[in-house]
Amino acid sequence: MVMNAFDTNFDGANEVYAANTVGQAYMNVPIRIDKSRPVRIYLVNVTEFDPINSFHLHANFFDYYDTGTTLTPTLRTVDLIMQCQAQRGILEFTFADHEPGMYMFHAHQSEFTELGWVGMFDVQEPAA
Ligand SMILES: [Cu+2]
Repeated sequence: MVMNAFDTNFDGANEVYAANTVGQAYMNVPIRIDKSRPVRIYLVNVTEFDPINSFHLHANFFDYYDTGTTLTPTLRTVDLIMQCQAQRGILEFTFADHEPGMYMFHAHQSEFTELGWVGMFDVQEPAA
């Protein structure tokens, strides 16, 4: 998952923020998750002009492997991480103990969320 943003009027500030390039894409088409299976996200921040971006997962917690260079988590049981420009990390979590439904993820800079960096996981019972 790529956290990126776009300066559409060349004023040196971003007008659109996104996960994987298209603002609000996963609000329109949520990312489906089979609740019986673990989830791993390879996250990178390639946002220009803003020094920090972030990822917040609602109603759940994840283990985080900063830079993805260790086999043990650098953070455990967190719901929010920040990344500087070009920082990478791996998130691992599960919805096994959750009800099926829609779970939001987004930047915890409210401006970024309002300008497109927000999405939903659609957690579903395992396919029969
Ligand atoms: Cu949040």
